[in-house]
Amino acid sequence: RGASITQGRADFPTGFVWGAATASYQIEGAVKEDGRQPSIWDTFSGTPGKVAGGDTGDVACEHYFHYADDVRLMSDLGLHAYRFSVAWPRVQPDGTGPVNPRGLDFYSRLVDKLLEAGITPYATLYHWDLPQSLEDAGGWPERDTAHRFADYARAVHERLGDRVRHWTTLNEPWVSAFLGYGNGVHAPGRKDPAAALRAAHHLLLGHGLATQALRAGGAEEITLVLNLAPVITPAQVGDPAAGPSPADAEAVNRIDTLLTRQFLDPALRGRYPAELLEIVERNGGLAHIRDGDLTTINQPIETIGINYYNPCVVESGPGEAADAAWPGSEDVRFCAVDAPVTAMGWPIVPNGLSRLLVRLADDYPEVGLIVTENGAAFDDVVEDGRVHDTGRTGYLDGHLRAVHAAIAAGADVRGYLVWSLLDNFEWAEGYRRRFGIVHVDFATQRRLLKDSALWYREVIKRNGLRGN
Ligand code: PNW
Repeated sequence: RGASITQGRADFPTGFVWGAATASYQIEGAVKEDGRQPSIWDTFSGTPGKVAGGDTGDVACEHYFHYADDVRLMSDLGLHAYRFSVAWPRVQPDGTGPVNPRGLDFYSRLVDKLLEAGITPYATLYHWDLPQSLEDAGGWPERDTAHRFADYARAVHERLGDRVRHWTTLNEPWVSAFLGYGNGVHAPGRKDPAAALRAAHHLLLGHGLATQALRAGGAEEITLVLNLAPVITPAQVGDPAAGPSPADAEAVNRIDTLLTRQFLDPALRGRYPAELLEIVERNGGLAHIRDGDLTTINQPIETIGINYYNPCVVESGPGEAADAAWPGSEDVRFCAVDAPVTAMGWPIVPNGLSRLLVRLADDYPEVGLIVTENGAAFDDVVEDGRVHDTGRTGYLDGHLRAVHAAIAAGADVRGYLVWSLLDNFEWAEGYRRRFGIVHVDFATQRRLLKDSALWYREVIKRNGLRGN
């Protein structure tokens, strides 16, 4: 299926942005430093049985202390851009009220170091670390959280907006809502489909309100980052030209509505798909969607950020167990895929990324696209000071060829950010899943460039892939 089959040379457009991404709770550690208070992820990871191995983000990569060395690594790799997230509980430890200047100081120092190194900062305001006090007040299922988020966004922009031009409001609101409040696999671990649907709406409202605040402050590029995937049937995995059978088309459409259109239609068109509203009506009702909300949510933005790992493969038929992450999808079956997998068990299907990018370019031509995450976990081993992570290099090579194909087909893809710069705290999987192109020895905090990082440096240098 091509993950490791190198083909012809692939040159990327001039000005294409090459970079890497991380997120605050996954790398920073220093959870009690400079006035930070707990987030929902501190509480969740501190609860036995929630995270593999009982791992927490207490120490992680200690990036809070090693950020200057980490920027040197980025510089050594030749990155153009670095996508990081700001920890709300550092900036407003209780989620509301006066800002904590020492928390903002950290990001200010980081941004200065990046700019000194000629690396463009891409700041994400929310990558899942909600202040615990806001969860205690009801969390994202409560409307007030959206307003608290906009206040926080304004405060961060006031401090960093003179130097940061690229802003993302939310990372993957689907995951926040449906894994956090739906199936409970992520913090805060609630299992209530109606609460998850309310959370999704309030996340979108928070996106709209924060976008207004960022725009008023003069932000140049505003991005909404989503976890996206082409939703396809098993037959389409190997044969992109195949269409779903009429029986499966309904299942495909349902999952695409929940994953993609639930977010992009309100954000870019100011309306919810009718089918989504039916699901909400049957799961708690529509009362939380108020007049004017869709106008607030529908703010002009420059780009959609795409986090892609694998396709979503479904067919019609009773699901083995109704999955609380997909309300209203009791008649959908999620299918195993006949393809090699990563250490996460996620199938490697690079053509899914071209398919996704071309579809987004067709359906939402008014925005630019940027791949804000793509990468893979493998069971890396250090041998004589090297990590020969050929699986990861093959994954990245295959997916970059898919991005190139989408650009050739006319999609306006402006950049590509590898997930992740560093091995880090992989949420419910803890530290056992390594996504970095840089290896981290968590006992010593030593960083080591994996072979994939050395390969990526060459890709950036030549602005493309060589053929064989
Ligand atoms: C994304 N799912 O998470 C996140 O943005 C990253 O923080 C994370 O480390 C990366 O992908 C790798 O997992 C996801 O189960 C986690 O559908 C889980 C899912 C999707 C995205």
